[in-house]
Amino acid sequence: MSFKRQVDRLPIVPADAAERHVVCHFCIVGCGYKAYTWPARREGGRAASQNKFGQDLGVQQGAESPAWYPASMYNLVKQNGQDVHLVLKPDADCVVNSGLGSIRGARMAELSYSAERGTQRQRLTDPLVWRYGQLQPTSWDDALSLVADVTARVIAEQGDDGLVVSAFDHGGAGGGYENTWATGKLYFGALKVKNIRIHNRPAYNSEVHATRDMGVGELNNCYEDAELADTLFVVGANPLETQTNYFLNHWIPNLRGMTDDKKASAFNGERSEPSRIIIVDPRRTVTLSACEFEAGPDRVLHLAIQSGTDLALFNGLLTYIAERGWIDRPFIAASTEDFETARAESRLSLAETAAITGVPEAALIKAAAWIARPKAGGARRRTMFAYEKGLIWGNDNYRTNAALVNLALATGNVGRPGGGCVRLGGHQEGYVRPDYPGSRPAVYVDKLLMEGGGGVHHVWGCDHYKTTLNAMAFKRAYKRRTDIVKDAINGVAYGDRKALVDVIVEAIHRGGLFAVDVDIVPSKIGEAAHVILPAATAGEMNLTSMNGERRMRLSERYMDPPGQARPDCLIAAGLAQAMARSFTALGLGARAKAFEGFDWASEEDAFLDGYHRHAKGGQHVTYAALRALGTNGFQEPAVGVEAGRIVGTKRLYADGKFDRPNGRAQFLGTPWRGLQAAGKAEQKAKFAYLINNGRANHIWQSAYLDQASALVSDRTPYPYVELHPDDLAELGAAAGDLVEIHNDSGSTQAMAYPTPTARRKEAFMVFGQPLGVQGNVVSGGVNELLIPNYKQTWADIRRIATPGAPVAHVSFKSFHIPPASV
Ligand SMILES: Nc1nc2c(c(=O)[nH]1)N[C@H]1C(S)=C(S)[C@@H](COP(=O)(O)OP(=O)(O)OC[C@H]3O[C@@H](n4cnc5c(=O)[nH]c(N)nc54)[C@H](O)[C@@H]3O)O[C@H]1N2
Ligand SMILES: Nc1nc2c(c(=O)[nH]1)N[C@H]1C(S)=C(S)[C@@H](COP(=O)(O)OP(=O)(O)OC[C@H]3O[C@@H](n4cnc5c(=O)[nH]c(N)nc54)[C@H](O)[C@@H]3O)O[C@H]1N2
Ligand code: SF4
Ligand SMILES: [Mo]
Repeated sequence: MSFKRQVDRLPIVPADAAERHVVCHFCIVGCGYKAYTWPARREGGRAASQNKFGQDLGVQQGAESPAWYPASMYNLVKQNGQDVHLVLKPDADCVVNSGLGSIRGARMAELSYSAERGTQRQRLTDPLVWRYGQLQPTSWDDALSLVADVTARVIAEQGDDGLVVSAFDHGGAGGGYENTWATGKLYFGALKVKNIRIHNRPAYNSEVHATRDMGVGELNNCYEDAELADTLFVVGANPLETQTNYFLNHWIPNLRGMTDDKKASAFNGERSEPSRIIIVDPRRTVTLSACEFEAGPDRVLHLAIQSGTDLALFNGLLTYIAERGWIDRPFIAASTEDFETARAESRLSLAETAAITGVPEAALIKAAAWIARPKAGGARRRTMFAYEKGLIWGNDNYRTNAALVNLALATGNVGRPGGGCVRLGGHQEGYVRPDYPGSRPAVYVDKLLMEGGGGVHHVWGCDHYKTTLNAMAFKRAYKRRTDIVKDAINGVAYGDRKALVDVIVEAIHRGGLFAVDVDIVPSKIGEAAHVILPAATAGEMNLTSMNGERRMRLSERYMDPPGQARPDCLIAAGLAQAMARSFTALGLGARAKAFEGFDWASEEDAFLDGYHRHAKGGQHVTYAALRALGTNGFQEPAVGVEAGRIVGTKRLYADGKFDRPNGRAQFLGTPWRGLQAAGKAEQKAKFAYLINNGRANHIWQSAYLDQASALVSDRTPYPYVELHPDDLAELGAAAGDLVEIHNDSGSTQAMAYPTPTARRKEAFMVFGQPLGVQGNVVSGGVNELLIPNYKQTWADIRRIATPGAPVAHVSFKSFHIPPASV
């Protein structure tokens, strides 16, 4: 292994090292960490008084000693211009992770920018503009005024619809309340931009419109509920790999029987049974293997449905459960409406359900009993319903989401301890913005761009070239349009701003598109941009977000951003001010006035203007109040302050009142209608392989940091595709061979990973990777509210090459524990 060859010793954290509260900026779980920093020229000592841990390091430490850290948690960074040592360690006192790290979060330090140690030298340090035929470094003033001049001209000609925006709407890095507010205030306050999309889908909408329409917000329980549940019903999620420490610190203890005391005290001696878990996924995941290992196969049920048939499964379960009388009649009567209508519209017999889903009737009956059969003594079974991208990016998003919420409501499991019907989540959340000025359904922005709409595109922390649907077609159209503008710019001297803007605007009239990309590293879509703006990210700014149980914390700044990079919120503020000047110069003083109110000096100013003034309960929340709560924070919404501490909300809907005008949750009828998105059924009929896709434990998202990480590129130099060994044999391919995946939408490549647990003709490819974009073969088909259907994709596969050095050392051992036998 090549990584960390350069590290032979690490400094001891001195007793006087500065200590800051940090929340991991990667996934939804939001694990607590501590950042220790101290001047680079010294370190602590072995005596207990000389080190931060207060331990005598002269003696051998125990196996799980907290007085230790690995190389991945260390770096040498700048703080206020000075070199400092940085150690980023999981916080044992954080109730989310209790000291656990994950293969992603435990590498935050080594994934930080260090000019001294050479980590993440790919980071953008200066604004870049296209001049003299390439991207060249420049000043903030120059870059922002160019963006503003072109944007204002296009808006003056076409109105606000001439500006197209792509923007993050999440928490953690590349998001958070400060940055979503700033971009929201710019595009929905100062401007009224309708042609805007979110980082992970081609329109401005919700991933989970249905549950919200039903009055059930999607993050309604708390992590303790996973410890209290009798049964965990998990749909289209792989939490060992994607919500790692939530799974390890809260689910596994329940499956091991370690939370029985907690249950007894929470439920007044109500009988609890050994906990069980049901996982709905066409694929055998490592989560499933881990649950079987921990709980024994008798308490784990895998419903290996046919891809995209979740809706039928939920309808069948609801029908059976209602027939048996295992529903919560008092709750349905007091807190909901339209149960009987929805039940009738969604009726599906066990035989029909088995035929559609491929799950045998006996397994359906077992699942129904595990979900809802009253426990010995008659108490209602407590079931937690959890879902993520296998459902959200799955067939018929709206109805499928509704069908699951129907099941949770009918069994009385929303707002109750040990229950919940929740997204497991992706990133942390951090959304506060003025309302979107468009309608529902919103604009299909990718399509608009591909068809020549809009003249300027602002991109904030998303890389559609790697992560959008129909990515190959998108890239071809986008490159063609942005090249028209590049060629035009190449024909004038850059210093003549008037001539420059004139040729850009003229190129836009000819179908060109002017593209601005705000990112932290050079991205794939950034290759098309005319202006690139370097952002500071988490750790380099103060940032607030909430996790999957609405736990809000302040993650404190512990290091300087690289070069001239700035927090996104301050970039948006600078852009707003530049827009005011550009409109004034165009003689549009009235428009210029709309850009007032961006005179923030820091991210805290953006927070006070945004979350503090506009979020529910935000008036109780300040940086100082959050700092006092450390990595445990409080659970949103804030309801008051007691003894100087913010009081939050542990669980939503505990009073049986839901988010609808009459306070009642709404059941929805959800009849099964097959593969819903246009062209999917035809694609399935035409191509041999299901190209299921999603995530891997060690890779974060589109690998924007991992692509420069030796650990990840060593393990997976190319994106991999899991295939059954017999399929590989049929393709004439060996482990590690590059295969081409191709269909009518496009083509891509991946490294074959033999996977004995895979079903025949059902491949699984890691999504969004720089050296193989799975989205190239995902069609443009969406649901009626423009939710993409990434997961249901079919294509053919052929072997194209045997790679050399980068793959020769790669292990193709099974990811499962214990390893699946070949
Ligand atoms: N086929 C397929 N496609 C999918 C999915 C799938 O399951 N299958 N999943 C979808 C989902 S759920 C998601 S979330 C998306 C992800 O899609 P994207 O959001 O496009 O991808 P990311 O890799 O998360 O990050 C995008 C960019 O943000 C930049 N960035 C990171 N931190 C910061 C910051 O602090 N400021 C700024 N300005 N930029 C920053 C990164 O460098 C990166 O270039 O992909 C979606 N696409
Ligand atoms: N390690 C790691 N963790 C992450 C991320 C990451 O990039 N890496 N990204 C974060 C983000 S932004 C997100 S959105 C989350 C996503 O978290 P998850 O949703 O847990 O992850 P995915 O791998 O996209 O998809 C989950 C499962 O859906 C299954 N699936 C596919 N088709 C179907 C179907 O028809 N029905 C059902 N029931 N299941 C199906 C897949 O087999 C897969 O196991 O992860 C977050 N956590
Ligand atoms: S589980 Fe998620 S939040 Fe926790 S350390 Fe890992 S990536 Fe970070
Ligand atoms: Mo996501």
